[in-house]
Amino acid sequence: MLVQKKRALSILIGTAIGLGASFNVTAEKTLEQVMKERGLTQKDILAAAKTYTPTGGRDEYLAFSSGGQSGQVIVYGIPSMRILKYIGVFTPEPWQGYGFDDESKAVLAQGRIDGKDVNYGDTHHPAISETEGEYDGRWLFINDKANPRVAVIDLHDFETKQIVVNPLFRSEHGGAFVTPNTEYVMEATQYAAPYKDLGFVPVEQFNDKYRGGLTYWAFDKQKGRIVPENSFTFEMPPYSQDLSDAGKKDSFGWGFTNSFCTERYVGGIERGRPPFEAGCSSKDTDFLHITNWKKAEELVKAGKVQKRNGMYLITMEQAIAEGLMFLIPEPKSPHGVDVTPDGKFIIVSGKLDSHASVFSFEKIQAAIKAGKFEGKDPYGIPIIAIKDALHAQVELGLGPLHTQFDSKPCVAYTSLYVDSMVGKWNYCEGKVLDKLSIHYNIGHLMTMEGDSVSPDGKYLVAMNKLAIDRFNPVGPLHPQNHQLIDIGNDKMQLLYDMPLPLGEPHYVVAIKADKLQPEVRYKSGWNSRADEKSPFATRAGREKTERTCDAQGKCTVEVMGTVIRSHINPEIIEVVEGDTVKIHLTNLERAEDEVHGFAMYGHPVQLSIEPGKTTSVTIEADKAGVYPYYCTEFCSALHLEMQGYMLVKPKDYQAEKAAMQEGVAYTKADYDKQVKTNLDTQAVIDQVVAFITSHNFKDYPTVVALVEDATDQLGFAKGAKEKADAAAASQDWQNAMLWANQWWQYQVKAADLGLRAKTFLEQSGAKKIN
Ligand code: K7E
Ligand code: CUA
Repeated sequence: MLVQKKRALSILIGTAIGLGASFNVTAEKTLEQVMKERGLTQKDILAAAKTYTPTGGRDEYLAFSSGGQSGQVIVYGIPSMRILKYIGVFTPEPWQGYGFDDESKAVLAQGRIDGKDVNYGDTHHPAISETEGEYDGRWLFINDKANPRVAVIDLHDFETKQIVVNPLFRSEHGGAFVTPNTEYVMEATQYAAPYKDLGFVPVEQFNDKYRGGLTYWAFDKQKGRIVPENSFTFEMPPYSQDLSDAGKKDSFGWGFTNSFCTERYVGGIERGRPPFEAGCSSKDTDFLHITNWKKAEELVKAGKVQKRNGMYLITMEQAIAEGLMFLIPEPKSPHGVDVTPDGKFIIVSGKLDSHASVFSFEKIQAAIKAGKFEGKDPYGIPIIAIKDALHAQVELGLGPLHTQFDSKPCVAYTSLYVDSMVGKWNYCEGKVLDKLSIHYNIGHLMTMEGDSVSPDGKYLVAMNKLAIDRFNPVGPLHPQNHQLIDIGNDKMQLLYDMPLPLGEPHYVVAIKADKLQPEVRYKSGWNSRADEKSPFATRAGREKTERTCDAQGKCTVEVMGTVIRSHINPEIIEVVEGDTVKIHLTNLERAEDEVHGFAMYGHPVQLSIEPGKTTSVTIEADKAGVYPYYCTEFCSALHLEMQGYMLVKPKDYQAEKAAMQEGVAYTKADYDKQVKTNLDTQAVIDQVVAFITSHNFKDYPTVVALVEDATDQLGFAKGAKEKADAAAASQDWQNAMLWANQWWQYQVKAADLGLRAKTFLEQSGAKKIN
């Protein structure tokens, strides 16, 4: 950007930078020499060739990683493993202005718990929206384990739009997982607790009053928002429900949620009781919960389900009576539950068991149809015998957790936490195919589009909890290690280590990059968080500042401003001590990546104003003083000059009438010199315009946007020229020179945009049309 700018300027100013005449010549090293020097093997070079992405290159897949305790989402490319973005979700993110502008504060405020801001999250499981079981690339959902919340991110601009808080739960883990047409987003509890509306219930009443649950959040694809009023929850026993997955294809309409601590044990070391971990792992089996959401939805729609604390709640009694919920024992302290791409099998791994258990959906249905149960749990939920549901059990290794799928039928990959390995196996035939050591202690793992009905295979990412010795030491807190593995062949091959230094990411989902079509600019005057035209959208030339006071004498200053290279309009904001100041800024640019920022001394303000966006900030001007503000993005050659002052005057301040002190006095000669430069510049601009208009530039939206912005700048140049002419006519050389310089500033920006457009056309092989 800066280089382009310099080039544009040097063309305009007519300077050429000569290359230094003498420097030492060093011959380029050969591949063999570099390999020798860096100690690289043939295998390393092959791995590098599979991940290295030359400058300007793009990745085949985009991965969305949970940001763990950072409460964010991390976006990176595969196979390059280059981080592309952090998306602020439950946590303020200043670069994006998230949590610093009024629009995004409103999103974070939706996530308040009992009126309290909880501005972090423990994000675990991202999920991409689906259509007929395929990732459609429209939305991303992510959960917060610490507080039972789910967020909606729109992938047309990678911004968080909505946070919903579960009105019954006090923690969760089994979310976010979507049903095959994103009808619902699943969210299951983790730690049983009395439902929210009960407030305090002593822990002695655990079995009777504490509950788990599974919420199916209804999603409106038209609006792109979760609709809490249409969502429903299954009441569940006070087991620690864990992960979930939605049925697909054969098992469409059903959901699967496993659990641990079905012992219902409550620890209490301080009361002399053995700890939670002892009592929560004493039984050999826990329970897989099977829920029929399709039938539950019908009951809800028929008005047969009562609401509790604003949420439809299907009680255990109702679920049992209507045949909506069943249990199957699963060994032992399970963690992951994953439905195979064809929907025929459900794979569960017990952390304290060396097997993966493959349950058959067909067998489960047969048992339900025949009413063949081995008994009931203490709450009366029917239990299907393990032998009646099991397809296969495969010895994989120590500490199996999560499973993902290959493009090849029946091939799955399971993380082995204790062994620190990935196991590749065949779940139809029940045999192990390959194992690979990773570094170290893997949690989740993920294959390309691995949750969909048609996984792509190709790559697998192991999400490792410990990095230990893999990277340069950076203190006691290490980054996490995501390892890229090639799964295109029979044997897995480790390709690359990527340190992830932002929380402990749990799960990641990856989608084919060409399924995403994010916008490069907003519609003009857009409130991106509400996805609607902002009432504060301001057009060029319509900027204004208004001060109104109420009956109590409390005054509000409303600033309707704009930003464009290289000024903020207004440049001086005058208010009185005690005023509330509401600043609304619209970015007038259309050119790709022309973002402006806004920061002000003494106030927690940092805006990111992308092309077309309108953002607002509310400031209490409670202390008299001078408050410089400026643009925080290096947006143009005169970015540093993109500045202004908020003047907060003391309450009874009487202004003396005085002229502004000028720094430099200009003469007619200065004015004439500037005009000469401007006319030369205009000649360059005319050449660029002639090049653009003689080509089919209208076929390139990027160029059209650049031309629109350049036309704006030339319009401003014309206005400044008129002011310069008028001042010169009255021999006011001070203002004549300053306006002539402003005229030139607009020309420079127009020329810069024009040159970018010209370069784009040349590089894309545009056709000459006249
Ligand atoms: Cu295994 Cu929260 Cu899915 Cu961590 S979870 S690993
Ligand atoms: Cu706009 Cu810097």
